Amino acid sequence: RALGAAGASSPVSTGVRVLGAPDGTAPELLSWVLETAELTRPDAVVFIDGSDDEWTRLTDKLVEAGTFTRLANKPNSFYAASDPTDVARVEDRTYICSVEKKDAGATNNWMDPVAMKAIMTSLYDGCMVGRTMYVIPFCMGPYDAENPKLGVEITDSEYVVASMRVMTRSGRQALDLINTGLPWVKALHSIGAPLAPGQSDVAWPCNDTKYIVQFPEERAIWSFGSGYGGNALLGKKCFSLRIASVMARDEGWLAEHMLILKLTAPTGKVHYIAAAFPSACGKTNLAMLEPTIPGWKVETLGDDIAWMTFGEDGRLYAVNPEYGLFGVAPGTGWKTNPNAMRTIEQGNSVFTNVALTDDGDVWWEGLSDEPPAHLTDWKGRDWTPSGLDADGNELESAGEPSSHPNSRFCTPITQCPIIADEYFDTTGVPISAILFGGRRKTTIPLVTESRDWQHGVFMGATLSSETTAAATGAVGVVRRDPMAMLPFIGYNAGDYFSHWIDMGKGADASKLPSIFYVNWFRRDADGGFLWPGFGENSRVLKWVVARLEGEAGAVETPIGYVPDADGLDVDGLDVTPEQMAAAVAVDADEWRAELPLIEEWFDTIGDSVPSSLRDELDALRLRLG
Ligand code: SAT
Ligand code: MN
Repeated sequence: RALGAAGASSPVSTGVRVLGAPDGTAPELLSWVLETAELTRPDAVVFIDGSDDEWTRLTDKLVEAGTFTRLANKPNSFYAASDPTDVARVEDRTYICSVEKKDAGATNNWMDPVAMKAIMTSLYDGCMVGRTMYVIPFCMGPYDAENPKLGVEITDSEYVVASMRVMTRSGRQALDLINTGLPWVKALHSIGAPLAPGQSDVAWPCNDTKYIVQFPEERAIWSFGSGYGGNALLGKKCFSLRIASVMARDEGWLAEHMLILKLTAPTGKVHYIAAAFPSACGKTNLAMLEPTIPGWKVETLGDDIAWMTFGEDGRLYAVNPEYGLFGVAPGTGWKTNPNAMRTIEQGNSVFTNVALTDDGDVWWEGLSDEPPAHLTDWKGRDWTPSGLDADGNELESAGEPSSHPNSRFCTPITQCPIIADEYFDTTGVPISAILFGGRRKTTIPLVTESRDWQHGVFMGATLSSETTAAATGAVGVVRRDPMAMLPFIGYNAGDYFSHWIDMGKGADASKLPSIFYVNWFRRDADGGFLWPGFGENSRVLKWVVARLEGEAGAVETPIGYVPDADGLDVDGLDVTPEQMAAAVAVDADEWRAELPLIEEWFDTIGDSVPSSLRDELDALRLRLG
């Protein structure tokens, strides 16, 4: 049997069956697999090859276990509902276990790596009993990259295997590269839910104790207790941001929480733009935007992660290391993001913590204006728009959304109808502009151009945003989220700022991307949004490009350059001149109130904040008067 149907065999004290480890498997990989199996004691070990047969076996097993529900209305697609306690990244359980505490810095949880390994080794002891251990060789970015970024995730979750197959290039081809002797990252994951003989499983096994741990010097990842998204799909945030940011610091490149898009003007001129926003602030929507201004075209290269390095021509080139989209479902609909809808309509997707329709499809808030008359909500309960059942009795789900606010679609990026051809280029695309953005009701204008690279780094380093449901904890609280990387910087945040500054210093300034700060979420005094957002954000992109080409007017303000009265193309847009003025206004009082918060933020990080950023703060203070 290719998939170890584990239940039948005895627990593994007598040795574990290893299935599918091809001849030639790198000895270091084999010994890590065997060592891990000895510790975790699964019933069987299966190497993932990436074949269609394997996908069928896995998804059949997930359906049989009750984890997946096959969707009647979308080809090869599945619905999953997590344990209600396992719905988002757990930042308070996420650690950077560098050898020295100072290398993790003030923004990361830290524990001595030896102490952490002792704790986690005892958690891993026997944690896969009654389950199958999967070995997933994967590659972040193209296989034929100059230095392909390889990893192997060991996991006892079929949900994770299925999701990793969508989100990464994985299977035999990655293993073949590993077997040539290239370096690779060890990523160990367990849901932490062993099954005693005869014990029946639940649909979403997980553990109340959770650890998401990065060992930066070793380039290793240990994750325990959660099956969800960024906690468990270790190629994503753990590798491609936390570990990769450390590699990038050491090797002189950038691993960033950014979408990448290709923007073509009516003239045919092309610009590539990277943009960093915190989780659940619209990166996927911007990456797939349908411009409302005639003649403009957006194509997608990535919606979450960009790896950027200087090319021989001195320009900064970006690659998306991922192979799939893991987008926030609520708010995604034909009006807000038709290209995401066209991507998932093709199937081959996994939907988690959304609602199920009676005819075997998925629904979530914002997918359509009118919800269906009846749904099964993400907690498996009857749900109706009125909150009442057919007899007029109040349902338990009354008053709650049908889908969790951090529910997700997981879908192949190659299905995106507007994927740019350059997505497949191993060298990536030359970035013209970097946007930093957050979710702020006040203070931050719709768009501000930085004065230069260092000032742009200051904008990124002091970026602030209201928290969202993408992480557990309170929602709507303003926090600093530098470069939208607060939960993902794998080392000291001050050193990370220095790395950004140094990257600029080492480059030809005329070839550096221009840096902009955007805020689609500013409100008026009555709480209404000042800017319509979504496809209309193309107007902001148009201004950005016009600034690059020296063709748009701007007003110099203490915080940077904002569009002048007729800078933004608002042709055909239903906003008053007063609204527009308010959207781009720089309120000196609001900014003066921001200064002590930025100061406090720098003090939190401490001595490692580069003096050039302290200088930027002083200069801003002076300009504000
Ligand atoms: O971390 S996840 O991959 O679950 C999604 C996100 O927060 O960006
Ligand atoms: Mn993200």
